[in-house]
Amino acid sequence: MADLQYLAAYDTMKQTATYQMLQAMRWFGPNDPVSLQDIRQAGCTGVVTALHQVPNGDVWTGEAIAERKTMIEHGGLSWDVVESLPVHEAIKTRSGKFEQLIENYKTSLRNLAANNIRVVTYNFMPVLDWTRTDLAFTLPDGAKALRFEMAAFIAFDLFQLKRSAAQSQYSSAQKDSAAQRWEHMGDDEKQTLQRNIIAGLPGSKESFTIDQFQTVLDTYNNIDQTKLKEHLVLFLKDVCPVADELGIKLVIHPDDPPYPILGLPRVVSTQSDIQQLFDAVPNESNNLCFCTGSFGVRADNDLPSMIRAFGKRIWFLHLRSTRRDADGNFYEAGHLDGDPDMYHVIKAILELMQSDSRRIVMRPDHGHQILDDLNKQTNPGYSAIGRLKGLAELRGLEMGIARSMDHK
Ligand code: CS2
Ligand code: MN
Repeated sequence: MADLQYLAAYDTMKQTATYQMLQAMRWFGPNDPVSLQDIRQAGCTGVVTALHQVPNGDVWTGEAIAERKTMIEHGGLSWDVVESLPVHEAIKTRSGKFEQLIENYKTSLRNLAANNIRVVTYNFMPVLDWTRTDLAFTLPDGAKALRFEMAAFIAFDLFQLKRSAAQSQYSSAQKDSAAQRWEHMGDDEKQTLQRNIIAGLPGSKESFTIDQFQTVLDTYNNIDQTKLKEHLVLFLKDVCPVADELGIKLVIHPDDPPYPILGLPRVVSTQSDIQQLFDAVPNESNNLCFCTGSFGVRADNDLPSMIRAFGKRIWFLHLRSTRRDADGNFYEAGHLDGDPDMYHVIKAILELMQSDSRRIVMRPDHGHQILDDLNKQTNPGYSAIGRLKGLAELRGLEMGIARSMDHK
């Protein structure tokens, strides 16, 4: 669609000479309670989406991609980024039909490129995509936020899942507080906790019962961090040459939360994990989805300096903030209101775009459930109004910094 940026109500490019982010929102397809029109009214020019109806591992056909793309363009938006083209568990564990699945992955990439879609998100988290214990944590003003509470999570592991290795993986202080937490939890809360952790959050492909879950966890018994890193590198060595040729940027999403859970290895949590990945596979197609929400949960991740370090490799931005404590608990705060310093984050992004003369697609990653959305059935983290609020704050901050850069 021609001149899309002029359709947006809030295209700040018109007001400054500085390259600014392209604003997008995640859209879960025709069944998403948030419509394309809602997203357009929020001031976005594009969406980030996936063919959620295609089973994990199957090829995305050119026809299905084209059909979805047309639908988006009829809504006055562009399909900027794929989130996600999921990597099948068999590829992560290099078992079963993983070779065929990698071939399917390449075919999907070819079909995406044929439709001119060239930024593709994926993650390499074992078993679960993002994980939270609480999807409706009530803040003092009545807004609901997503939260990861360590004691509840450990209680799930010890008393619901009853994973045999768990006992030796936690400190006695952690086990004590988990036991206390469990004792005071009602049956409903226990059920909700289990559902939140293993029944699949929006956009994730996996959903399990307790028994299935244990079976899948066991597939990682002989895969430690070194091994999983190896598997990621092997996958990329296979896929990146094809993506290079197609002009595709594969962007890996960091682990969420960015530390090991349930004894599973983690490979994309820190600056050094990512540096190792780029050193091992220097291909142009090997890139990063910079998620401030995921990285920001670790106090040792310095976000602005990571943006400077990975510069050219950053092709997609997830912007949100969390508040954390030393025990690994965190909740999703307002987009400018968490631990990461969003002023310095946005400034580093603007400097990067300026020096590379390009605009990077961003989306507000999650938002609070507020106002009318409190009475609606929404995808946890993906209600309209909370994301709109976050987006509005972020673009205001961006414009302020951009204009002061113009006047330097
Ligand atoms: C997303 C992830 O909702 C979210 O937190 O950031 O689900 C993300 O889409 C995937 O991990 C990327 O593959
Ligand atoms: Mn994210």
